[in-house]
Amino acid sequence: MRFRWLAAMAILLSWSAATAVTTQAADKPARKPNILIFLADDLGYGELGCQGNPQIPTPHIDAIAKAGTRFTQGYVSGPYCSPTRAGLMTGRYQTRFGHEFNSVAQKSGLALTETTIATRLKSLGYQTSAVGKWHLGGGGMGGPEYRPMNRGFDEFFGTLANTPFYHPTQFIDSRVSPEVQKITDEEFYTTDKYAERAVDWLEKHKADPWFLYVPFNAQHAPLQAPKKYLDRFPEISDEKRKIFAAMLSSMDDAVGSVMKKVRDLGQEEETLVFYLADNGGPTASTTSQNGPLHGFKATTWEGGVRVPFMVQWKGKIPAGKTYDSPVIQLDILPTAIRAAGGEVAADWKLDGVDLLPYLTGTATGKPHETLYWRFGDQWAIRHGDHKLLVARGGTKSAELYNLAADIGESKDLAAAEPEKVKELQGLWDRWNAEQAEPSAPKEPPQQQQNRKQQRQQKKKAAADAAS
Ligand SMILES: [Ca+2]
Repeated sequence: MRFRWLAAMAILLSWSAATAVTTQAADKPARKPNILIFLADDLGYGELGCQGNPQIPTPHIDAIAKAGTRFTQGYVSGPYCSPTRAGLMTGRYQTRFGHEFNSVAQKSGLALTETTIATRLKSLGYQTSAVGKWHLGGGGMGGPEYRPMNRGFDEFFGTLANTPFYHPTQFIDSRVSPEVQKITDEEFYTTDKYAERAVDWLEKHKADPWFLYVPFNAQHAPLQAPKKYLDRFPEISDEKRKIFAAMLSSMDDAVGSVMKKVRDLGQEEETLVFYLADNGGPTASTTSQNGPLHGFKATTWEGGVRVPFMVQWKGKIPAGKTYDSPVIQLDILPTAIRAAGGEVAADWKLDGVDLLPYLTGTATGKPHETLYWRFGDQWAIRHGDHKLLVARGGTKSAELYNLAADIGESKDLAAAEPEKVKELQGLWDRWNAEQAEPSAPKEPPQQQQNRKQQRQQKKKAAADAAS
C-alpha cells in the first residue's frame, strides 16, 4: 500500500515538474530569428569548394553549406546586378515593375511603389543594416529617396553602385553622413571593411532581432586584391586568376568573421543565413567559372542565372544536405518574413514562396513548377525539367532543353518536341503579358551613342588599314 502511495506521489511530482517547465518556457517568448544575407557579385556556379571547385579554398562559405542545406538548382531572376537585387529586395519578378536593366539604378532606382524586405522586417520589430554594394539607385540621377537608408535600412555602409575596391566611389557611411563621401585611406579595401563594419554593427545591435544584408563587391571587376591575399596563391601563375582567387579568399574571410561574431554572440541557433550570388560568372573578364553550365553573366542560359545558393538555420534546417528542386532568390523575402513570425499578405503579390516547409519536409512537392526570365531580347522559362529560351549566342529562335538530362544546354530539342515548345511558349507569353515595360532603356542614350561612335571608329580604322 505504502509502495503504491509513493509511486503515485512520484508520478504526481514528475507531472508537476514537467508542467512547471512547460509554463516557464511558454512565459518566455522565443526570440525572433535574426536574418543574415550574404550576396556575392558575379560569382559563377563553378566556384567555391562546396560547389566542387577545390582550387580556391572557401572554408567559411563551405561551412554554411555544411551546417545547412545547399541548393543545387538555385536561381536568380536577373542575369546581372541591379535586376537581381530588385527581385531579392521585393520577392517579386523585377520585370513586374520595369526593373529589367541596370540602367534603372542609374536613372532613378528601385521603384518607390515597391516595399523592401528591410521595410517589412522593420515593421516586425527588426533592426536593419546594409553593408556593401546597393546598386538600386540613389547614386545616379535618382535622389536620396532611393538610397538604402530610405528603403528600410537603419544603417548603410557601402557603395551605391559598382566601384573599385580601393578608393571606392559613391561611398556612404550613414553613421557619418547620408551623403556620398570620399575615401582617402590608401589601405581601405571594401571587402575587409565591410566585414569590420558588419561585426561592429552586430555587437551594437545584439539585444534585439536584427536583419543584416551584406552584398559584397567581390567578385565583380575590377580585379583588385591586397598582397596578403595574393600571397596565399603562389601556385596560380595566371595573373587574372590569381587576383580573382585573392578576392574570393578575402570574401571567404569576411563571411568567416561575420559568422564567428554570430557564434560568439551565442546566436547561431537563432539566425537564418543565406549565401548566394547575384548572377553567373563573366568568365572572359574575371575568370569566374560556371562549372558544367552553358553561358555567362548577362545571358538567360543556365550560366547566367543558376548560382551558388545555400541556407543555414541550426536546429531548424537539415545540415549537410542538398535540396535539388528549383528555388529562386525571390523566395528569400517570404521565407524570412514567415521565419520572423510575420504573415505574407496576398496584396504583396509576391512571386517567391516560403522555403522552410520544403526544407524541413513538412511540405511535399516543389516550391516552383515554373520559373520565368525576361532580359530585353533574351528570355527563358523553366517548367519542370524543360527550359525554353532565346539567349545571346544561341540560334535566335526558341531553343528547348531538358535540364535533367542535359545540364549544359547542349542538345536543342525544339524540332523534336514541338508540343513541348508550344506549351512552354504559351506559359511564357501569359507571364510576359503581366510584366511592365522597362522603366529605363537597356543602355542610357549617352552610352549607346558612345558605343556607336566606337564601332564607327573601329570600322574606319579597319578600312584605313586595308586601303
Ligand atoms: Ca553582378
